Amino acid sequence: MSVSQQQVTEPDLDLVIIGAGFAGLAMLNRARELGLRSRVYEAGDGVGGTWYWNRYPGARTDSECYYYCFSFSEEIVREWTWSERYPGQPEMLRYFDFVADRFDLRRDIRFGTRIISAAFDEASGNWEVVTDGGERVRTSYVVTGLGLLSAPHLPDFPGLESFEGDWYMTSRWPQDGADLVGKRVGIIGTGATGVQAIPLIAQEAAHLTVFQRTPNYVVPAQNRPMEPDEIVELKAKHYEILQKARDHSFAMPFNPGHGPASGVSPEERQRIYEEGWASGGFRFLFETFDDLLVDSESNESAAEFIRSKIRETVHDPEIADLLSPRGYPYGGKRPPAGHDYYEAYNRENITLVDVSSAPIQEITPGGIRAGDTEYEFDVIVFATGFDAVTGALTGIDIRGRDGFELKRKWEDGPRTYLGLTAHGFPNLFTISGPGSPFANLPVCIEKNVEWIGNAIDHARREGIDTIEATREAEDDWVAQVQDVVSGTLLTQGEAVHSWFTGANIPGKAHVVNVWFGGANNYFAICDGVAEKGYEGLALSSRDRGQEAESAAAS
Ligand code: N01
Repeated sequence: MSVSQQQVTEPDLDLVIIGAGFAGLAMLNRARELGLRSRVYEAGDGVGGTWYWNRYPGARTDSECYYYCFSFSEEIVREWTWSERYPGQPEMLRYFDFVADRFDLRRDIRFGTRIISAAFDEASGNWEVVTDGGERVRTSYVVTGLGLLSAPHLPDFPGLESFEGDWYMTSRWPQDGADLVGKRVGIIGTGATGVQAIPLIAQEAAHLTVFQRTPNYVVPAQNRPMEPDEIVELKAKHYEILQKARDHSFAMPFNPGHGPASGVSPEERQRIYEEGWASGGFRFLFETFDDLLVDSESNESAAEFIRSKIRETVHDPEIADLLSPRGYPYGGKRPPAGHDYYEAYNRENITLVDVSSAPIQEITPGGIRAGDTEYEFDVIVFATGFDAVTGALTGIDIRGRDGFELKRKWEDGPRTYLGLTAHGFPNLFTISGPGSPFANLPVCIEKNVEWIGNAIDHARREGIDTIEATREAEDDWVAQVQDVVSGTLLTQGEAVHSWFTGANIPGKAHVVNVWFGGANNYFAICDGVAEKGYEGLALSSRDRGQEAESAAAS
């Protein structure tokens, strides 16, 4: 190779990371430990990812603070103290700022810079990454930390451009907030976001009208301030708690439930549900009975308990009935955690409109027309969700070998190996990519970061230039992702527009796009793959002029 050729092919960086949320920051820290020349590109002007963008009223975690956090550094665990059981978005952002400053991460992050394309160059074995500012960077590896739920979905309602008031998407809420005081506000969407926003917006607005298509099973989060003694104890036990989370199917450090719901008397069942309700949030799902996601009758007993709570809380029986989910299992959509959600419907200034029977037809200059009725608003809020799991990735023009587009590869549904890599896209790793677990994400993310860091480190030590999923391993993983869900109730009720299956996005392939085979099992599978010399991955060395595929892959 001539010197000039070498200059052309030499990468500028070892690693480009896309996104500065949980995934991007943890990956940058790990990359530095490995001595990789790395840079993060982040579209926002600050760190935080999801927590940077989602500033809507009421935004807060649905998982408890002490396991919804970084664990990669003991210093962070020791030095950061949470104020609430479920921290609000401003506290989450302060946490991200603290971590970024504590590890001096910002110097390797380009803020306000969106990656628009990434193309694998067969000749050099490098990726060329292009930013919206026109910067071109050549890098050996690309790791995406884009988030499962980061590409906003705004349904194609006709007439939006004619609306004379203000409108906002919850996931792109203005940095300085939105003035809702004394306004007539309409909100579309009652998923986890709408459920958090509705009670808070109702407190500010003159009147709030909620457009609900599918009611959700909302269990109160039971938020409260953290107690000083409990903080000391949780910090001391952090790594024990982390291990418990890693051993749990949804990566939460929860105790098992009380066996099958049918295994106890009706009175005992009621007592356990009351206990779960008082514990709050996801604990109701995971610490009451162990078969709620696999047994229809058990699931229905939990669903009916929640409906009884709705009837108890909401004064108007007709509204209570409209808010009561039916026709799909509890857990068939990701269950939101509530903060006085059902209580909000007892306010004088809130109206619930059922748009399952009378769908939204259009946005008019004055408001929203649903069925034959027009509702007038000063402000419309869209809490209409995300093009989940794949949307942020296919939003970038990613091309692998032979210029093949990732978007085309995933036309009929995403295809990955372990959610981490895709055949035809060497040296590209996707943290929390399609086919990886949907569970408590910081724990899953840090396991992905550990695995990717080790894989890159292994490759560099062994003189391996490209790591790429084999077609066979990918086929097998894609099949497993679909198989493991078949024994559960998680995607039942096809009428439900769940993002789990892409069914919330018109025209998107309807396939399960996350791993529901247990986060704990997934971690064990990934560890096993690494232990077996990266089974299912082709490891190739260009210098040796040969395909040094791992023996296990062949
Ligand atoms: O989005 P969603 P989200 N006409 O897709 C409705 C995570 N999250 O942003 O159910 C009328 O759940 C749609 O109706 P339907 C969490 O994982 C986490 O709320 O399709 N309505 C639904 O009500 C969550 O699962 C946290 O019938 C329309 C809503 O819009 C995920 O993000 C907080 C419509 C969309 O609900 C997504 O939650 C918030 C139409 N044409 C979110 N189109 C925390 O952990 C859509 N809808 C703190």
